[in-house]
Parts: sequence; structure tokens; C-alpha cells
Amino acid sequence: MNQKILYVRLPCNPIFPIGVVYLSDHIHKLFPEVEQKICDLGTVAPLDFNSAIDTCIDEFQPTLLVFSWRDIQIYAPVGGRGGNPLQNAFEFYYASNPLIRLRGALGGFKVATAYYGELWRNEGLIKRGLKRARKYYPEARAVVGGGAVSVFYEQLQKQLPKGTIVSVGEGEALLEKLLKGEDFSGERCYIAGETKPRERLIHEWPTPIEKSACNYDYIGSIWSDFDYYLQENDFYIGVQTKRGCPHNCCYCVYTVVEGKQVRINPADEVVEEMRQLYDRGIRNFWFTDAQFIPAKRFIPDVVELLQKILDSGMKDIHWASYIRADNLTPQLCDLMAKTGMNYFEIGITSGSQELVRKMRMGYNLRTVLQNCRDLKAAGFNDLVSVNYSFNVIDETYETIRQTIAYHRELESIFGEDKVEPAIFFIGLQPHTHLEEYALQNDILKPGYDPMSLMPWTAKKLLWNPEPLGSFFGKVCLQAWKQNPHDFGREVMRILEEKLGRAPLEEALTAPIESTKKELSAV
Ligand code: B12
Ligand code: SF4
Repeated sequence: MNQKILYVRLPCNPIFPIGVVYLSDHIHKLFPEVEQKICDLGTVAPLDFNSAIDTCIDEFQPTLLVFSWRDIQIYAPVGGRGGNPLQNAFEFYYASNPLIRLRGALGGFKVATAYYGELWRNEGLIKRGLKRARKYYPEARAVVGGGAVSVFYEQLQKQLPKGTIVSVGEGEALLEKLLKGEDFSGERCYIAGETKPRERLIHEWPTPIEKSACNYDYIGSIWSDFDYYLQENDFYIGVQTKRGCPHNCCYCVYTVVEGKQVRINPADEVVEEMRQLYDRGIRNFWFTDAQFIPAKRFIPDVVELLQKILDSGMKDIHWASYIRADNLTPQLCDLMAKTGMNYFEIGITSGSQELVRKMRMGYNLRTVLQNCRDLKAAGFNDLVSVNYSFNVIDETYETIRQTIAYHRELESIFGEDKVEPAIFFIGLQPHTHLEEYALQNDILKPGYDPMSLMPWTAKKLLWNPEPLGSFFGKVCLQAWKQNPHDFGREVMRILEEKLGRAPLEEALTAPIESTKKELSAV
């Protein structure tokens, strides 16, 4: 019998569901006879999730359910999901005023309820969908994948219905084998209740796939809500230009989810894909790569892509991405400005070269500054978000002073209003060097649950260890009180007021010494 695949993007903020779009496009190119449909619960109101999935299944009667689960983890300095999780956690852990602590506890409870509620709801939707599909086709199967599953695949094995295939990383090769009826046990997956995830499954290399331009005419034909993302002008539609990141940053799991080998999608295909979206009215693109310019050796590929975008005549577009700003050249800066980059995020994490080295990030902060000057000279005049995660490892008052010096230099290059300090605290993730470090240093116990939001675990997973933990906690609380709408800048101001600023040269110089605590020794 002919396979019928229903892709269910589980509830999520309405970020363009590029994962299921690419999967269904890939399958269509290989198996044009297979019927497919996309059901995006990201565009559905919460009260209608059950009825929306029921209707999709009743109408389509799938033989295979592909559930895509994008995000689970919520530690971010932004509102959403029942409140600002970072603020609630910090109020609960660090406030000296008992009333504020109580407010934090209540807020934390609200966030935790929303968090567990979402987990159970998504698990419920998977069970419900499978049960309903089996009414029509008793052999119907469920496969679950996506960003959240890639990070938490080990924890999810007990929660999913027996027989569900749980996939890590890219799903193209797995779905292909499933449809061909081939043995898929060699893919990055396991079967809930039947097989166990292999040791270090996430470290296995993804199967390289030659990516061609997504066929949006076809996608429009299997996805009735596609228009939802075309109507609003402020959506940044995802386009992937490459996969993989060769770096080793201590807290990052992208490098294992996508693998260290960078695979470039042909520039002509990327431009062709953008052109199809452009012709449908899209002007904002997010290059969803782990890093748009992962290393110097990929600069020529990015130059080729941007030059082709420029030559294509799509002149009124904007794009954004994660950018390693140590890998820019004046030519690249020029192309970035000319092709409409109007926002980028640099995750330097700290403005202290010493700490950047200890976190294994491979950044040269001096080069980043020089490249930012080139970018400004090339005409870039938009917003830069600089991600700082304080207190990852070996932070001292001195390294904080250095970060302030560095940040002020970025402001002097782009303008204070253009540099947005995004203050994160690392949400510790499984399979990272930081997790290994926490286990080796008795901060976490083996067998801990990385998905737990119980206050005693969450305090360790929301990485802000003593001796500086309480200091940062109090600074953040003060910033939320004084200027909640400009939290990042306020944190920087308070830190500078309290600790002063180091000479810039100090920030840019890292003494070469190896301490026992250094992560590169883990
Ligand atoms: C780009 C990106 C963003 C951009 C998105 C821009 C845009 N307009 O699309 C921005 C910066 C906005 C963003 C924001 C956030 N993000 Co983000 N983001 C990413 C990133 C780097 C790439 C995602 C992507 O689009 N990849 C390209 C597409 C094609 O891949 P994909 O969707 O993963 O789909 C592939 C596979 O997953 C798989 N697959 C997908 N579904 C299924 C289903 C089945 C059955 C199978 C077999 C396979 C499969 O096959 C697909 C094709 O190969 C990932 C990390 C990473 N390297 O994957 C994090 C990631 C998805 N983000 C994450 C998070 C948490 C967030 C935030 C919630 C952060 C926060 N706390 O604020 C926010 C908010 C998002 C929201 N929902 O509101 C997490 C989610 C997991 C988690 N920890 O819970 C990730 C995995 C990062 C991480 N390691 O923590 N993000
Ligand atoms: S450069 Fe970015 S994507 Fe790559 S390992 Fe570091 S943090 Fe992760």
C-alpha cells in the first residue's frame, strides 16, 4: 500500500517550521508517489491543538506520523511561557527581600507548571495522534525528531509510546530508509521501549545529503497554512546554507547535533530557494546555520553565496544569522552590508580573551573588533546582538572589568543604541564539555535529569556557580528593578559602576598558562 506521511510540527512559537519543510521536500524528490501533508500546530491556538491534529488525521489517514519537536529548554532572559524564567529563578535564589523571594517562587512555580504542562501536552499529542491514526491504519507508526529531541533524546525514551522511533539530528536518511523498508538501525535513532540509544549516539556523524533548492510550489500544495508565514512582514523565514560547526565551545551541543564536518549547500540552490520565497513576497531571511561563517576556510563559500544573491537582483531583502565575527574580510563585510544583513548575533560569551580561550571557543577578540570596524566601514548600520554568558568558568572581578571594556569598544564602533548586550546564563546541556566538567567536579551527579525543572536541579543547570553566583544574581535583580525594558544595558551599567572598566588591551591579552580548572584539560 502507498505510504501517506503526516508531518506534525508540535506546538511552538510561530517560527517557520523549516525542519518539516525540508524533510517533506526531500522525500518528495525521492518518492514523488508518496502522499504527504504538513500540520503545523505552531499556527494553532492552544485550545485547538487536539481538534487540529484530529482533523488532520481524520482527513488524511496517514500511515506514518512524523512529529517534529523544536524546543524544550526555556532559560532565556525574555518573557514567554508563563513569565521570564531567568528573572523568576534569580528572584527565588538570590533576593534578600522575602517578599521578592516569594514572588520568584510563585513565578518559578508558574513557569515550571507551564514547562511540565508543555512536555506532557506534547507527549499527549504524540500518543493521541498515533492512536487516532491506528483507527484507520493499525500499522501506523510514529517517528519523533527535531531540535528538542536531538538534545534530550535519552530522557524522552520513557515518555514516548512503545515503538516510537526517536531520531537525533537530521532526519532525511532515516525517513528514506523507513520508506524503502530498509534496516534503519544504523541511523542516529532508537526505538522507544524496544532498543536503547547507543552510547554516544549523538556523536555519530550525520549522513551527508546533497541539498537542492526546496520546491515551494510542492510545499504550498501539502501545507494549507503556508500562507500564515507569508502574510506577516516581520517573519524571518529560515533558509539553511550549510550544516555543521567545527568548533568546540564548551557549552554548545550544535557541534555534535549537526556534526563537526561542515557541509555546504550549493550557492545556486540556496539562491533559487530564496528566489521562490521572494516571489511569494518574503523579504526577511534567517540563515539557520549553526554558524553562517564557521571558519576562515569557508569564507570563499560565503562570498560566492552573497555575490550570487546580489547578482540575483533581490535588492530589497534583509537577512540575519549567527555570525562568528572573527571570520570576516573587508570584501565579505562589503557583501554582507550590500545584501541586506540587518541583524546578527555574535556569541563571544565573554569580552575577556583569557576566558574565551578557557571556554575553548577559538575566538580572537582582537580580530573580532577589527572585523566589526570593517563591517561598520562597509556601511552596516543595524543591530548587533552580543551574547554574554557570565560566570561560565573562572570568572573574576577582573574578567568582568575586561568584558565591560570590550563591550564599550563595540559600542564605540557601532553606536551604543546599536549594540544589544544579550545577557544569558548558560542552560547546561547534555553531551557538552561543560556537562563533563560539572560531573567531574561534583557539581552534578551522574544520572541527573537535564530536563528537570525542580529548583534544586534547575539551580545547577542554570549555570551560575558560586563564588560569583550570588553577586551576578543580585546585579540582575537590581537591573530588572531599575530598568526592566533595557535589562542587558542596565546590567552592564551596574557592573561598571560597581567594578569599573579594565584597559582594553588587558581584555585582548590572554596569558598562556594552564590551570587545573581549565576546561580544555577536561
Ligand atoms: C537558527 C536557530 C534559531 C533561530 C531561528 C530563526 C528562524 N527564523 O528560523 C533563532 C535565533 C530565532 C532561535 C531562537 C530560539 N531557539 Co533556536 N536554534 C536555531 C538552530 C541553530 C538551528 C535550527 C534550524 O532551523 N535548523 C535548520 C533546520 C532545517 O533543522 P531542524 O529544524 O533542526 O530540522 C532538521 C532535524 O532536526 C530533523 N528533524 C526535525 N524534525 C524532525 C522530525 C523527525 C521525525 C525526524 C526523523 C527528524 C526531524 O530533520 C530536519 C532536517 O534535517 C538550532 C540549533 C541547531 N544547530 O539545530 C537552535 C535550537 C533549535 N534553538 C533552541 C532554542 C531553545 C531556542 C529558543 C527557545 C532559545 C530561547 N531560550 O529563547 C529561541 C526561541 C525559539 C522559539 N520557538 O520561540 C534549541 C531547542 C532545543 C532545546 N534546548 O530545547 C536548539 C536545538 C539549540 C539548543 N541546542 O539548545 N533559534
Ligand atoms: S561556534 Fe557557535 S555553533 Fe560552533 S561550537 Fe561554538 S557556540 Fe556552537
